[in-house]
Amino acid sequence: MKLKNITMRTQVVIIGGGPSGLLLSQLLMRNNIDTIILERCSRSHVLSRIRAGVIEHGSIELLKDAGVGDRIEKEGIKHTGFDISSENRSFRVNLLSASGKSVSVYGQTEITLDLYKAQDNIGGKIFHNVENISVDDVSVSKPTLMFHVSGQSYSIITDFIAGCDGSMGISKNFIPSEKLSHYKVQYPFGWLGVLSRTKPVHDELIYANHSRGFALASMRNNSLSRYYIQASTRDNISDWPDEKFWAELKKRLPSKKSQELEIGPSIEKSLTPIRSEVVEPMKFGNLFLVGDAAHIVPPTGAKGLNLAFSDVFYLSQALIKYYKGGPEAELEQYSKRSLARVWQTVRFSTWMTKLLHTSIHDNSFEKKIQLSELSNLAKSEVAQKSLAENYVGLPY
Ligand code: FAS
Ligand code: PHB
Repeated sequence: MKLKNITMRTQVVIIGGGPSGLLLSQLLMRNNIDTIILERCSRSHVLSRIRAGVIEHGSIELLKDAGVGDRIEKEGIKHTGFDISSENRSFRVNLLSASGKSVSVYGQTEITLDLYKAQDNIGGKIFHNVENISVDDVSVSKPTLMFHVSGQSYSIITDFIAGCDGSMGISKNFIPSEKLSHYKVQYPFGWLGVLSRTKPVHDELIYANHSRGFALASMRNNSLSRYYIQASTRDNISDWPDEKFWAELKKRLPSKKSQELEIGPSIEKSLTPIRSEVVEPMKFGNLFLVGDAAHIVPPTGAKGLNLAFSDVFYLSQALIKYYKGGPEAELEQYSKRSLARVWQTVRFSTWMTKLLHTSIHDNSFEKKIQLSELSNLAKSEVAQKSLAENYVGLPY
């Protein structure tokens, strides 16, 4: 029996129930703006993802504005610096003395969980397992969006659409291709990541440059470690049993730390290709692109999630002002304002990726330049200040 279409009305439809979409909805609903979130996956699938771990000061302030800052304030681990190692020598970048700010270690998974709970408490309208989203025309004043859930068809007449559907999302496709500019680079390596219930090898992060490849020692808390090694894009996870992963990590970390490394079974293992991508513009008609839907940065600078949150800040501020009777100017400025910070962040993440990774074509000239860049960074307060200002997060 064909089910009758259900029509709804709202002010902002949000495509994507990841951290960007959830935080945007929370900030808008707290300012009496009506939203509906459409998420392709189940809530448990979204919450099973292991991703970012380092959270900028600005992101924490935004979560607090959204009424979702309690747990990260209590459980997030404040880090005032991190180590960089190369050729078995290490130096510490003191973020606090160089920038006046610190960062917090707190898993993106926990942020997403906190946001889902907050949305439940505020009465957020979230559809999961959504299929076949289509839009009539994003440039008309009240776009109509159609979708299905378990065979039931729905239409939503809305003022605005926020595409928060990540790098594999569809919302960028609602912009005519001739209006869209795509900037992208694919690095010749990936990050093999492991999560293990082990004591972190160090009380702060270690970014290790090594002739065998990059490695990163991170954590989620004092009994949950997160490690990455640079791997070939031709590798499969099956090529990396735990024993092989731990042995390779030990070769790349400074030897003193390798001797202290506590190993254990991996509870999650993933291989992420390292790439960068920016889509312009981030606004077309009444459609706004937010977070990974508009840009991907290499995770080296711990920027992906934090950059998504600065987009959420700009868009939520513009929409709140608009619905309070303010000018549309900030809505019109959204793309330009977000892209300015996006490109600054892409620049920093690109620089840090080239500084620390080993090129597979191990061009000896490039290697010499990389080592001299690291040696300059180890000695120069000015160079460390510039790194620190970008790592803790540029002002919004
Ligand atoms: P997300 O991709 O998180 O969320 C998009 C949501 O939209 C998803 O839930 C998806 O299911 C949904 N969606 C997609 N298509 C849809 C459709 N057609 N209809 C409806 N819903 C749809 N960043 C860091 O800072 N540090 C890291 O270490 C790090 N590691 C990462 C590892 C991996 C494997 C990946 C993929 C990313 C990593 N990132 C990291 C970046 C990551 O944290 C993102 O920046 C962050 O998830 C961005 O959040 P969103 O913009 O909400 O996008
Ligand atoms: C992480 O803990 O997942 C992490 C930390 C720092 C990065 C990237 C990832 O630069």
